[in-house]
Amino acid sequence: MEQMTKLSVKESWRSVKEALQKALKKVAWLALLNGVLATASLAQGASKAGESHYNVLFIAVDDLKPMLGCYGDSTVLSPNIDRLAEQGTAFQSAYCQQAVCGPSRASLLTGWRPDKTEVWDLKTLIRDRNPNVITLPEYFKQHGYETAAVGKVFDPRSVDDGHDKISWTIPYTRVKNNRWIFAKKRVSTENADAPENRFADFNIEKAGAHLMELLKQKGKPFFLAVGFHKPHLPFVAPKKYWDLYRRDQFRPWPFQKHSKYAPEFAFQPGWELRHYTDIPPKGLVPIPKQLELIHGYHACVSFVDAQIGRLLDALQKEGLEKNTIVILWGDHGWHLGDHAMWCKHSNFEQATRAPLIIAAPNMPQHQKSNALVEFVDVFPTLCDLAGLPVPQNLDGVSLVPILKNAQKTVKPFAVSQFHRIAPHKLKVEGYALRTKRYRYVEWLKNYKFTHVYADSDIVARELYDYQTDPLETVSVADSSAYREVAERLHAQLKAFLKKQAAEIRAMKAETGGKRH
Ligand SMILES: [Ca+2]
Repeated sequence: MEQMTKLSVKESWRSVKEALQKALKKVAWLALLNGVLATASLAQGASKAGESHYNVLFIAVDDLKPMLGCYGDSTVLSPNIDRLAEQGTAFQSAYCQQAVCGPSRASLLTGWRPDKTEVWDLKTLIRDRNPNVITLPEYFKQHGYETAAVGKVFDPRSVDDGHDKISWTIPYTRVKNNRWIFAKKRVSTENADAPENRFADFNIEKAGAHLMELLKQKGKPFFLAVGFHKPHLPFVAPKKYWDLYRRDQFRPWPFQKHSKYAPEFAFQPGWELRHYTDIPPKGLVPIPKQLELIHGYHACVSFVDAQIGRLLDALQKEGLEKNTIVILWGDHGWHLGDHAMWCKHSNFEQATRAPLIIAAPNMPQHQKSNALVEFVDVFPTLCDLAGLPVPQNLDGVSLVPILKNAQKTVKPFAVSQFHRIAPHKLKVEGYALRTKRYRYVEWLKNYKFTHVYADSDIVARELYDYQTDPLETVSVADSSAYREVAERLHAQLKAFLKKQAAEIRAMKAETGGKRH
């Protein structure tokens, strides 16, 4: 009976929505309608009163690759992130949708792939392209949550005023990000013998713990986002974290060439790193500098891990760990010298694979999952865990089945993308399809995400077999031994892109084609 009532309410709202959508084509009217529907679903949420809504502690770590103890790395010291992983599930095969801050974060925080957000760069504003978008924290806000943030959550270049004011019920907390402590020149690393409170991430943790206390007092469920800056370049960390390691513990990446038979434009020259005064403008980074960078990355990971430890301690101290979902993610991976590459900005494994850890109340602990998952899955997963309705227009799926049982899978592949300029100034978009064993990449010319896919748009292809070639040394896309595999993956990617284009065309039609 109760279910019938719920269904009929849902249906009547659906019919109201459909009728209104037919009548109202203008963007402004649709924005109003979205507001009405949000209020309606809030009322529905409220009707479930008595059900406890878990809090969410949402921890973002800039440029953190899965180089962590809980991901099998035996050199790095990350005891606090490992402790969090022990309390839940560490997703070993999680992939971001585009390996650079702005697009990756815009995608995760809207639940839409980059072709839907249209944020492919570091200057497009999410809400310029999508006036009706509802971000993940905004959605929680609409469902009665207090929402608060400190540090780097959205990429500041993708949102208004650096933080997306509309997403937060409590004014965003700014913490100054001083990039160097003593260094006068723009250097890539700094071993700084200074107290931790001179470093931005220390103060971000402190502000995060303070917000947690404040939110607890408010007595409502909360969504608290805390975004740390390290291990993003420059690798600046207190001396004590550099001292956790010896330089001679580290080895340069074993394969520092471009993969055989891959197109040259698939690689990048390490633009971001080259801006630093201690790095040669081109060519191979000298081995001693490589080891210094690797050492610096480790020091920054251990430093940020210590801050995360204090934040988790604060959660425990406030007695909130029993009813709080904790999620930790790095916004993309990082090339630490593989393929002679540094930083991110590629479609390769080291740039696209990133850490994702979720610890939720009443879920199994000590889990590691090898299931392929994507960052677009975060939005529906958090809704599902918090007991909120999962919005219909998201690109991902809930990972709750995996959180309940690490042997489960929810999708056959993960997709990442990145653009390049091919020879003759040809703009190409590369789509990488990662399956359990392979990575298949197609570089498409003239490809607009709303256009009909054509085989003739393929400029180049790559295929890596991780079973035989974990370092991606040879692309076997044109090898006769892999013809069937390449054809199968091509068909999967083509079907994916055709479906995505159709969905985006329908979305544009719904907003009267006035999204731009
Ligand atoms: Ca980043």
